[in-house]
Amino acid sequence: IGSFFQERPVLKNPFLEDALLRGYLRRHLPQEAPFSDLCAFGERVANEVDDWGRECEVTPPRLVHFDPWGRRVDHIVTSPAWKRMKDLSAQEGLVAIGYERSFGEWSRVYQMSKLYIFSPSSGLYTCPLAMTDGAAKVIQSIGVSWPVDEAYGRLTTRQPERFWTSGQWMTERQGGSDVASGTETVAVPQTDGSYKLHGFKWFTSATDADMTLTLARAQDRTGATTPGSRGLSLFYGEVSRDEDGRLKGIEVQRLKDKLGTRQMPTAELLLDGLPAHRLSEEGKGVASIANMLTITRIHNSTSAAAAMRRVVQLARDYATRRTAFGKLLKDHPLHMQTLARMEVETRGAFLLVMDVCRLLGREENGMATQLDAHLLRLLTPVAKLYTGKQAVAVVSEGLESFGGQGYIEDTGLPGLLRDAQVLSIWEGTTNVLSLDVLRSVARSSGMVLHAYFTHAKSLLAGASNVSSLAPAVKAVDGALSELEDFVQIAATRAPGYLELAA
Ligand code: MFK
Ligand code: FAD
Repeated sequence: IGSFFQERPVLKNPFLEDALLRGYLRRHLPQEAPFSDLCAFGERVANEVDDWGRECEVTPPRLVHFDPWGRRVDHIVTSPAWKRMKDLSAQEGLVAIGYERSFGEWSRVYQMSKLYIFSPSSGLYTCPLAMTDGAAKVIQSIGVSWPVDEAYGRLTTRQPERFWTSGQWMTERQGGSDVASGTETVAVPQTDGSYKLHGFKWFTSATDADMTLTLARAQDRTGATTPGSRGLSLFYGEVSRDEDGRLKGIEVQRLKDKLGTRQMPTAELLLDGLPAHRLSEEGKGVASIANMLTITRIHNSTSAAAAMRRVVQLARDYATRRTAFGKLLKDHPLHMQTLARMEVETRGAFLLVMDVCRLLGREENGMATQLDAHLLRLLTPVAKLYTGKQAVAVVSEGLESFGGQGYIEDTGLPGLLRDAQVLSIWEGTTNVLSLDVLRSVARSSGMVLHAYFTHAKSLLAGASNVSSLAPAVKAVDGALSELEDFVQIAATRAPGYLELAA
């Protein structure tokens, strides 16, 4: 059988191992305080949480429809590790940090840095956290008052026993991208001003959530609804049980059998009179849930950059342990060139994501200039679509750098690739987000592009002594002078946006 056994790659403290993250924070954050928290959390991730993430993967959720006596219960049974992730998330303030704002405009950078360390070890718990953060943001933007004041407190608490997660139920069978025509769920008004929802939600992730934000068409007095986007409103519903243990107004049809994200339940739900409250004005559902999309898309980008970073970290470590052709992989220039290319992609993704987080933090702390606001609107979909695609490419390359072991399930490596594949699909596919970019250009009459090129120009000016950047300076100048043409192109490529721009 032989006496040689390969040493496995070792996950070390992902904060201490990440010189770029530490350098970025040191350069930008005014206080040193989050360093000790990030360092301690990184230690916990490497020594404790990563094993829980693995436990979530090998003990996926299952659906129990009936109790032993035949009563319908629809219990989604999750692993103990998944439940520990919930408590940990509250204790570590993984949502709360964004709302406590102890670090002012840098609070989002701090929060996302923590999630970036956590994400690849989280057993996909970053998914409910993204939606929870998005729901808190929507509530905050609408106003923290009844009926969502209690929910807001629970979404943003650090107390595990109070902490709630939220779902985001948008997708129906007919349309996930085109929710305006795809949404059939109706909201029937009740005499007390609340509603009951009836419909079918085709994808609902982390369905063990305590509440949800969802879209539906409110019926008028005659029972009629308005088609299209103008008929959609935003609703808040709690996921609760009656005294017999049955879900109130919900039946869990089945759990999806997925390529990846297997750690987390994604269910098909029949809404059969789910009690709900309308949060938006009638017909303003999509615009109101846009705040949630902004937050979840930033989380998605953070997870994408984190997946790249994790595979690079492990591949670098492995290169110091694996020998081929008489020397360690780290001493093979060609192998190191491959790792270097992955590193460059990872750095690009990280810096793009952190800049979006910086802009979000400025906006939330009332410090955003007009330029910042335009950049945030433009770069959120750009970052999501770019990092989502790159994550698949970099993680795939990363698996290859372990040779055959990269393909072996219980190394934990294949799961990284499976989970990366979803990042370009949910929260808006690449093409749908590229249309969102055009929407932002057309709607702002090109101001978002003007902001982008002005920003690029000022960054390039700071590096004017680097001669290799001269073509970039020329390109940016050219783009600024041809802005009108860009706006026309944006308007004509995205059907219907020309009228909006006008
Ligand atoms: C690890 C991290 C993971 C994260 C968690 C993942 C869990 C999985 C969760 C999901 O996948 S949830 C489902 C996510 N679904 C999507 O992302 C839907 C993708 N489709 C789009 O984004 C479409 O572009 C959209 C549904 C928004 C198009 O809808 P409409 O109704 O055809 O759009 P329309 O009429 O252009 O815009 C309606 C309003 O919304 C307009 O405002 P007004 O009413 O005030 O005029 C738009 O300006 C506004 N709007 C649309 N997109 C916006 C936006 N505002 C700001 N930002 C945006 N991105
Ligand atoms: P479609 O909209 O049918 O898209 C199919 C293809 O057409 C895509 O390639 C798309 O890019 C392209 N396309 C669509 N419109 C255009 C256009 N105008 N121009 C060019 N190309 C276009 N949704 C939720 O609401 N809540 C959840 O919790 C949730 N969890 C999910 C979990 C998982 C694991 C997955 C895979 C999905 C989840 N989703 C969830 C659904 C997800 O958001 C949608 O699948 C996604 O938005 C795409 O919608 P669709 O599946 O209807 O695809």
